[in-house]
Amino acid sequence: TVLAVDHVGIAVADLDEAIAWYADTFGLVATHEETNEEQGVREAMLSAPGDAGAAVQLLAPLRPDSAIGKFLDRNGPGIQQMAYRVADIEATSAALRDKGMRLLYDEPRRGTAGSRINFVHPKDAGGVLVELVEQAATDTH
Ligand code: CMX
Repeated sequence: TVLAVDHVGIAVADLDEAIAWYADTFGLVATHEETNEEQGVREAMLSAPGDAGAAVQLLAPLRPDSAIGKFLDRNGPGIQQMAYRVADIEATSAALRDKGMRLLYDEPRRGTAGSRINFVHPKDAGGVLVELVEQAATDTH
């Protein structure tokens, strides 16, 4: 089961420019930044000051052949994914597979801040790339 909307992921060409744009335009602040080599991204989590609700995740490609690089090529910048927080990613993945959905990975991989992630193929989820996130035990976002 889904616990919450964790974040909405937005593909951007340049992470630093996008962080500055979101700060200037909407007053969102970056609470976390990291590079995930396996996913081929530099990423930042943004929130309204003091808001512990769903975050905005900015995703910039490390390489043109990465998922974000291909997304930008095809669509330009924009919303790339919707991420749901789950308590048990193995159990949720198994339940979705039982419903006939394609999970992109056989086993969860590493996501933001030590979380474990998997994805439902957008063609099985109403045209939306759905990310499942099981947070690391000590992390609150
Ligand atoms: N949202 C909605 N639809 C999407 C999509 C997206 N993000 N990406 C691709 N699609 C659609 C395409 O438009 C295409 O549709 P048509 O066939 O109608 O043209 C179809 O899905 C293509 O599917 P595909 O050939 O199976 O796959 P792609 O090579 O386009 O790759 C995907 C898509 C989802 C499998 C790939 O992006 C992926 O593996 N994503 C998971 C990893 C990821 O996104 N990492 C970056 C974020 C890291 C993080 O969040 O930590």
